[in-house]
This record gives sequence, C-alpha cells and structure tokens, in this order.
Amino acid sequence: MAIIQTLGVASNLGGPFNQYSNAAELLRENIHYYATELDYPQLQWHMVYPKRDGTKNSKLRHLNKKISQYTRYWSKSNIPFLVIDGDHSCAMGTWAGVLQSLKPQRHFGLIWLDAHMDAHTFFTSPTQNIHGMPIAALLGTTDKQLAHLYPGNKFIKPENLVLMGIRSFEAQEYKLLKTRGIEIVFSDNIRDFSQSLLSVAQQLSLKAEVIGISIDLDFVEPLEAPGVATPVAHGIKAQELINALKLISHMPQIAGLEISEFYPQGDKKNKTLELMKKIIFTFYDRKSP
Ligand SMILES: [Mn+2]
Repeated sequence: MAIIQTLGVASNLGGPFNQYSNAAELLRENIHYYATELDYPQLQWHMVYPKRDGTKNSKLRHLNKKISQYTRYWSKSNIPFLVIDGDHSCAMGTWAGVLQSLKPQRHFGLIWLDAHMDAHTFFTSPTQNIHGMPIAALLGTTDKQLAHLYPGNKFIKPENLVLMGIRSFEAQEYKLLKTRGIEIVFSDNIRDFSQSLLSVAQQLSLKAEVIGISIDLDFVEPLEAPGVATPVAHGIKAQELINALKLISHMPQIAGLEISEFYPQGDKKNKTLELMKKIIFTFYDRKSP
C-alpha cells in the first residue's frame, strides 16, 4: 500500500472569508476512517498553521515559507506528495519549494486547473484577495508586496505553465499572461477534457522533467463541487476530471498534486469532500473506487 506524504494547510488567509480553514482537518478525519477500513493509499499527514501574531502578509509569508520547506524536501527526495490548501495563495509555497529543489538544467512544468487565472497583483486586484495572485508570484512579479510573500528565488518559465478550465478573469490578468505567451485553455474550448489534459501533460513532459498539478476545486462545475469560496458556473464535470486524472496519474514526471479552495461551509451533502477523496484515490491508487 502506497504511503503519500500529505501536507494540510489550515489557512484561508488569502481568501475572502475567515482566516482559518478546517478544510484539511475535515478531510483528514474523513479519510482516516476510510483508510483503516479499505485498502486505500495511506496519507501521512503533516499540518501547518498560520502563526497567531502579525499582519496578514507577514503570516502568509511565514506560512508559504513553511509549505515550501516540505515540498522542497519531498521533491528533492523524489517522494510523491499531496498538498491540501485552504486557499490557493498557498500555491506560492507549494511550487516555490519544488522549483527550489531542482538541480540546474532541470525544468519544472505546472498544470493549473482553475476557473480563474489567479494572475492579479496588489496593483490590479479589485478585491485584494491574495488567492487571486499566486500565478503572478510564481512567474516572478515586479509587485514588491506580492514578491515578498513568495518563498524563493526561482520562478516558473512561461512556456512551462498551462492554465486550464478558465472562465472568469479580469483584463489585466489576461494581459499579464498573454504578454508572456502563456498557454490558456478556456473552459468553453474544452470538448473532451481527458484528451486536453493528456495532450497538455505530454507536451509539458517533453520540456519539463518535473511536473506539478494544482487543482482549484472551482475548476469543477459548482453543482458538483459547491464547497468553494468563489464558484463560477459552467465548470468541467467531476467525472471528466476523474477520468482525465486517471490518464496522467502514472506519468513518472509528476512530483505532486495540490488541491485547493475547499470551503466546507459552502458544501452541500458533502459533495465537495467526497470529490476530493475521489481525486486523491484516483490519483494515487490504481484500485480507486
Ligand atoms: Mn485558484
């Protein structure tokens, strides 16, 4: 039985609501029950919590640094990992850690599944919510306030980043991504998500020895994943996501998976919680339910 190193981040500092997130803890309790009953992959949990004192930015900086230390170690040691974030701003820590772990001449590719572009800066964001900014930070930004939250000095190359499922964005984000030539697969243009994801992953694997997958749960159709902070209609069907992940999960380049933006207060009949479990079991085990 596989053991998956799992990092839970109990923070919603980058989101629009309360600063604490119980998303990872809820999942941990729920999954633990299943894992003892059935032959599922075992998750070995590590938790990080925001520090109590300081400004929101200083807490986030500290948190992302901690996250990056875990993923840096796992990536360097070739240990597959799973990160369960509260909100998507933690992606700065998750993937900065992997970038920092790479030997020179090794390239990192990132597949970002999201309804949003997350490419704002403090200069452009109408809400100032930092969960809408991690892509700008990962690319390297001239916004000093945002750069300060990013725990590393290595950035993702524009040609190694692909955003998929996009259907809600502001003009400034689009401009930032377009100027850098980043590939964007809009939700409207996806006919067969399995084929789209497989082809994106195969293309990336020609350029990058290490690949990461970051899932914002608002990528999925909100009727099927209602427990997210910022739902957007007309998402990809949950089963399509599962089928697609099955196709790529055994690619040797994939270093880790991040699942973000589970907002339990918004969930209905545990749909989103159950979907997260399905994603994890699909991704890390051939005997998925
Ligand atoms: Mn996001």
